[in-house]
Amino acid sequence: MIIGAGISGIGMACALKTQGFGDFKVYEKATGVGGTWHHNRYPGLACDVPSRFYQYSFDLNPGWDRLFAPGNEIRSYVEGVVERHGIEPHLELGTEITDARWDGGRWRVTCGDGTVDEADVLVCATGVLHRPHVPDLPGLETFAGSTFHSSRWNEGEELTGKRVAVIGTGSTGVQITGALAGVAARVTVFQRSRHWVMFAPNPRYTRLGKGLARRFPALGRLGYHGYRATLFDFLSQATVIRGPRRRISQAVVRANHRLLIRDSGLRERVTPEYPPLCKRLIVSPTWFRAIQRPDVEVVDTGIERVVPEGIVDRAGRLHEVDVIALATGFDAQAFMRPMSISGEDGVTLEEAWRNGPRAFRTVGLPGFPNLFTLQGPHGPAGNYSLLSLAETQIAFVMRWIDRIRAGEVVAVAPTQAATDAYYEELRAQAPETVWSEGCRSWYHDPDGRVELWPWTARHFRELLSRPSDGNFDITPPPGSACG
Ligand code: N01
Repeated sequence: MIIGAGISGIGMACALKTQGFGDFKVYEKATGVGGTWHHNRYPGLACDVPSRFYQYSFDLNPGWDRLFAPGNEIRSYVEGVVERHGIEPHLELGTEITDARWDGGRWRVTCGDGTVDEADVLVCATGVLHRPHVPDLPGLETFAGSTFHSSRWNEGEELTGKRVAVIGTGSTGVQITGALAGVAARVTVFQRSRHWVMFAPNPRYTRLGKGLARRFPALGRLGYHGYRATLFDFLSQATVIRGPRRRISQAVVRANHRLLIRDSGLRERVTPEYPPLCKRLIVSPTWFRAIQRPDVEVVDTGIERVVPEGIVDRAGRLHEVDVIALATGFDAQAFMRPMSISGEDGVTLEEAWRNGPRAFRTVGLPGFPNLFTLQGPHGPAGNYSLLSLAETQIAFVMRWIDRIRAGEVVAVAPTQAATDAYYEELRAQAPETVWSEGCRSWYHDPDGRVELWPWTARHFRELLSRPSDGNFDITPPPGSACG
């Protein structure tokens, strides 16, 4: 059973289908597939990983329209994958799982309507950034216009000619600002802390380019593996290894801020004091032009309070607006919550995670047999394709599922000792990473500790491709020699 029909859950479903499993379900609380790409509908939504790399390696799309795909194109692609791989009959959409417990031999899950289902293996593909963070701004409830979080965008709200406040300057806020500049009457961007942004144009693929990709599938494979082996593995190395790759990447990003913001006062107000890549590097084709327009203003004095007419900044100035868009991010520690999950001896996830989310190499939890996590805690999510990471994790999970199907294993979970040793290494490595260079973001826990995989993405692929039985508590079938 899979929980979540986002990009990871659908990838898992395709792997099961390809390997001949017919008896599985994908539970999804939303009414459609795509996860992030289903929920997020804000103007300017696009992926900051090139479309040729942000796709499943087993279903390469030759027809991507742009270098960076907009959200609706990715959503249609995922829907197409579901159709092409015959996943529809396995989907249970609009069904939230509220409780999952290991009964000693199987997982018993309870849906929101009280229905109970069972499974030998539970794959939690519940995503990373799914619980919106709504800031506790004084007076927000008194605002006379509309307010919504970026991931719950009010698509019925016409913004042309309106005065819009965008709170937050992460990837989302930057995309919304770029899309609304020149459409809204005025965009006021409230920046709490500064972010590095890298300009990247987003050209359309030509008809010739798409035609060639259709005719020669090898070109699609070349594009996928080319991006991974060059740009993304390079960036991954730059983030975790001190050295020339990091210095070069940081110098390029700094130079782009210097070159693209003409006004030195504005440049100073939006250019961070911490080094590039420390927070997620934002990629945008529109931000620099947008913030230099006369009808866009970046307010960096902080928010004092919200009043019915708009937002009062800390300098006491009232910014009158019609709409407030909260691009304020997510609770990155939520993972499988609010589902309640109990493993062996009734130990709950909350108890197991009292010191924060932990999973052995992102994919399994000690004491939770036959439960696997996709995009689990401490993944290499920093400026990488989550689709590619999901495929690595899916291959790992499939190896165990195959062994369970073959009757070689009844239940499996990482050992506590292997998980503790892994976390000791992970914590020791974190200071080497760029995320330790003096910033705070969703890449950190509330105490400021780095919450990402501190090694390269390539190392992640290597480790997950050869799991060692010694790191796992394996229950063999009854009567087997080692049982
Ligand atoms: O969220 P964020 P996001 N008052 O947490 C500010 C992926 N993604 O939705 O920097 C005022 O990055 C907060 O300020 P600060 C991508 O992985 C990808 O933008 O903490 N401001 C920050 O500016 C990304 O990293 C794509 O000081 C407040 C912003 O809100 C991840 O999703 C597109 C505040 C939150 O930024 C999350 O991005 C979109 C408050 N009380 C998202 N609280 C692409 O593929 C928070 N903020 C391009």
